[in-house]
Amino acid sequence: MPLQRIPEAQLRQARELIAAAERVLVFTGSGVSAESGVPTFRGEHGLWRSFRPEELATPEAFARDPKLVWEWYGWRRSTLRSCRPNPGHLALARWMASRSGVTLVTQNVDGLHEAAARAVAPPSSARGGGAAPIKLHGSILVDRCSRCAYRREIGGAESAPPPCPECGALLRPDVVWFGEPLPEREWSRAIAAASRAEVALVVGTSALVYPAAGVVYHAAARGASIVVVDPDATAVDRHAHILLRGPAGAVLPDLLR
Ligand code: BV8
Ligand code: ZN
Repeated sequence: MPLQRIPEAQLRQARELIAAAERVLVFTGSGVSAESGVPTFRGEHGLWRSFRPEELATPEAFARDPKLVWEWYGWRRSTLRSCRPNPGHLALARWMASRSGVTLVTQNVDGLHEAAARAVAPPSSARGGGAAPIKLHGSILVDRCSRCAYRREIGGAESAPPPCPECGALLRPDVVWFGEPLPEREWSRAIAAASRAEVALVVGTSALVYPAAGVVYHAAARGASIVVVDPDATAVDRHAHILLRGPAGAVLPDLLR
């Protein structure tokens, strides 16, 4: 579908709304990483295309066949190695480093928001510009023990889940699987940010996965103006004050310049 130009008046209105907001919530899903080559979850090339989520991204699947689940994450990690932050991630990171009052909440586990923050940070600053994103679904770049609190950055390419060096239980990707609760601290920080935000910028999510999608409805219920950036329809479109129908990599640099 040819990318129809977004009317300049809409972009200008969205820019003004965002600039006037003291507190902004940015909520992202896998669509913000699509132009980095990371497959989305439900699109035609979606990750789930070849597998149903219940087959692999669940504790039951891991208990039933830990090697299969581990190999699927191994494949996702290998595809991620060649993925770089796209202009949408970079524009967001630059803009976040240039102002205060922005909280980024992401459903993504790919680490590309953090990579973008490091890429735009001045060489002097020790860590990436702007606060780290609140990751509601964990990180694919970390392994954790399926029993104790042990965690490690992902290691080499083991073909099966290695035993935890502390307690011997199997290691697993440090992501939230279907049927698992979201991390308490991240959830309450995301809801607190959604409660205070005057504007919620929702980028690249079908808003079908709960409770994460509830963050957007919480912001809307507390009076935030919703700006949606997505080339296709999403479940939150009807709450959008402004709908920017286009890809994040093209829209965000224009919107946040
Ligand atoms: C829980 C980590 C209970 C793992 C993920 C029936 C009805 C309602 C809910 C449920 C139900 N059955 C089960 C549930 C609950 C379930 C759920 O919501 N299921 C959905 C599928 C209906 N939720 C859970 O299980 C959650 N836990 O409920 O626990 C509980 C509570 C207490 C105590 C015990 C138990 C846990 C859910 C977390 C699952 N983990 N990821 C991994 O990555 O392997 S979810 C996964 O989906 C990713 O995190 C992803 O981010 C997230 C959301 O998907 P999207 O990001 O929106 O991706 P999608 O492909 O859908 O959309 C992409 C969008 O981008 C599209 O709009 C597209 O147009 C757009 N796009 C494309 N290109 C671009 C673009 N946008 C911009 N630019 C582009 N270029
Ligand atoms: Zn352990």
